[in-house]
Amino acid sequence: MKPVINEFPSADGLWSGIRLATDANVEGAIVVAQGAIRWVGARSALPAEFAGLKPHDGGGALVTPGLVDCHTHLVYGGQRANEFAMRLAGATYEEVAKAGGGIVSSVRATREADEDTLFAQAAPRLEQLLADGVCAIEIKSGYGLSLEHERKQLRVARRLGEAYGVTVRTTFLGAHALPPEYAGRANGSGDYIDLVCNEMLPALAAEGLVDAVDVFCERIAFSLAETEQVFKVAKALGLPVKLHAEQLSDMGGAALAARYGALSCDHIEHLSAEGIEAMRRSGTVAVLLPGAYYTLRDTHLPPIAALRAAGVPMAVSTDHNPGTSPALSLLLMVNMACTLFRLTVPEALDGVTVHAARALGLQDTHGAIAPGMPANFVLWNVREAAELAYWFGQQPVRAVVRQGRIAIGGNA
Ligand code: DI6
Ligand code: FE
Repeated sequence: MKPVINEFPSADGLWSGIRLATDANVEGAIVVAQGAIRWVGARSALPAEFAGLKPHDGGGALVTPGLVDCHTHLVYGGQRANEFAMRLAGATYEEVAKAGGGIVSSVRATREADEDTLFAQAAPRLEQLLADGVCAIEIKSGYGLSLEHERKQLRVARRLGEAYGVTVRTTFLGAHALPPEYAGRANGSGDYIDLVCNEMLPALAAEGLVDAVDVFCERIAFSLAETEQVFKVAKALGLPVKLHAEQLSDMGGAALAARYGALSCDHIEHLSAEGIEAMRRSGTVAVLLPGAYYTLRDTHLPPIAALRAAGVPMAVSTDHNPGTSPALSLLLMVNMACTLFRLTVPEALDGVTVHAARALGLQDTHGAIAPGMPANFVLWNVREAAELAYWFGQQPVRAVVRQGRIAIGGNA
C-alpha cells in the first residue's frame, strides 16, 4: 500500500483568519516552519518577520490542538455485533465472555487474519477517528495472545502510523485475556503470565514494537499479583506501564500501578479513595472511557468529583474495541464525558488534548500549540469551543494539520 502521507501538502507558512480556542474573541495566528510551531498568538502581535510567509486562510475557524486518543484497541479481526444482540437480550458482559464470546472470539478472528488483512480492516476505522481531528493515537495489542500474533498486531499498528503520518504509540497488552489453549490447564493463568513475562514482552520490546505495557487487572482477567509480575518485567526493560484498573470491581490496581509510576489508570469506575491518593502522588493520569460505560449500560460512575478535588488530570478516550466500545468518534466521547460523567467542557477538551498526551508520555510533542512542538492543530467550523462538546454526530472539522502537514482540508 502506498503511504497516504505522501499526498499531504506542507502546512508551513502563516495561518490567519483563525480564532484560537484559548482566546476566541480575537483573530489569532500560527506560524509553521519546517513542520513545527514557530509562533502562536494574536494576529495583531505577529512579528513583522513572519507577515510575508505563505498564507493559509482559516476562514474564521476556531483552532484547538490536535486531538489525542490515548486508549484504543484498534487492530483486531472481525467484529462482534452478535454480542451486542446478546446483551440487548439481557446477557451481561461477563456472561457473554463465559459463553465463549468476548475477547476470546476477537482473538480467534485476529489469529486467522494476516497482517495485510488486519491493516485493511483497521485503516477505515483509523480514518474515521482521524476525521475528528485525532493527531496521535494509542493502539494496544491483546487480541493475539501469543508471540506471533501479538507481534502481528503491533506491526500493523506501526504500519498504520507510517501510512497516515499520525503518531502511534503501541502498548503491549499480552495480559488481556487467557488464551483458549491455556484455559483448561491447572495453572493456566500462571503459565500464561510466565510466557508473557519471559518470552513475549522481552522479544517484542527488543524488536522495538512496544512503547508501553498494559494489563487487564480484573476478576475476569488477571490478578493483582499477576499484574505486578508483568510490571516488574516492564520496569526492567525501561518501559512505562498503564493499567485497565477497577472497571468492574475495586481490585486495588490503581494503587499498584501508581507504585510503578504508571502513565495512566484507565476505566476506574470503582476507584477507591486510596487509589485516587496514590495516583495524585505519582502524577498518574485518570483515563475516562464513557463509550465502554455507555455500551455496558454501567451505572457505577467513576469518582469524578474526588479526582477533580485531588487534582488528578483526567483524560477522555474512545477505548475503541469490538466488544465494549465500538466507538469511532472522539468528539462523541467528549459529549458523553460531559453528559454522563459531568465533566465541564474545558475539562473534557483538556481530556482529549493535553491530559491525553500526558497519558501517553507525549506531553512534549502533542496536546498543545506551542513554539517548538510539531504542528498538530485542528480548524473547526464552530463559533465557540463548547460546541465541540454540545453537538453530537456532527463533523465540524474544517482542516487538520497533522505532524506539519495538511492532512484534511488541503486547500486551506
Ligand atoms: N477492557 C475493555 O473494556 C476491553 N478490554 C479491556 O481490557 C474489552 C475488550 C473486548 O471486549 O474485546
Ligand atoms: Fe480498553
